Amino acid sequence: MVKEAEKTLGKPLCVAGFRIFQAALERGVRSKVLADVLQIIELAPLFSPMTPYGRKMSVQMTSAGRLGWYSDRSGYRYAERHPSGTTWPQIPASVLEIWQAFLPDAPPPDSCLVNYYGEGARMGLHQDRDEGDFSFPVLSVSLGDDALFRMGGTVRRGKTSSVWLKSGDVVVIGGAARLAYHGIDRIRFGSSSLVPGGGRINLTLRVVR
Ligand SMILES: O=C(O)CCC(=O)C(=O)O
Ligand SMILES: [Mn+2]
Repeated sequence: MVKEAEKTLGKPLCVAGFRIFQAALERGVRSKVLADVLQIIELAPLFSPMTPYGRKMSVQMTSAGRLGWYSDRSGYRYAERHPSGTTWPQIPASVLEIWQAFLPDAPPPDSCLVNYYGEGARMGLHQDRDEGDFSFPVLSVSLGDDALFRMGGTVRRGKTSSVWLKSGDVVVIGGAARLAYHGIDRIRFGSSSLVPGGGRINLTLRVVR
């Protein structure tokens, strides 16, 4: 499934406290996770959230799990239901397996955010801080097109470093980096053939409580 723990977990690229496990997911796992994500999207279609400032986000989203991340004029938060009124689909076993492989000591995630980046989509520099508990890392999985991931510290205007995330990369955002600023500057649309029609899918798994 996920490459042998010691091998994979032994050699992350560490940037500003972000631990980047490059090519952590084998091809078969990437395809299985993608198929499971496409099923989530069928049950809980992608939507473009509005920021509290009234701007439509360029990334399309949906979620799986007990809670889904949501945003509109009233602010960023977790919601128990998709905008259509249905509960969120379950987090697939293929995705929970990745969580368990990387974070064996953490409780199961409450939420799996599915981010879809089409051509031109990006995500501005932000902190993940809508959770009620910051003691566990956030786990991020990249599938499809390459994305330029920018990482900083806990101060908005601090120094940042960037790394291209590729399909199958896993990032553990914990410890000092748990509340660090990060974002996606751009993707290389069409750089991978994994996602039908192109684009990038990111899964962001979090303990919310
Ligand atoms: O797409 C990514 O790699 C990052 C996503 C992210 O930071 C988020 O959804 O909070
Ligand atoms: Mn984030």
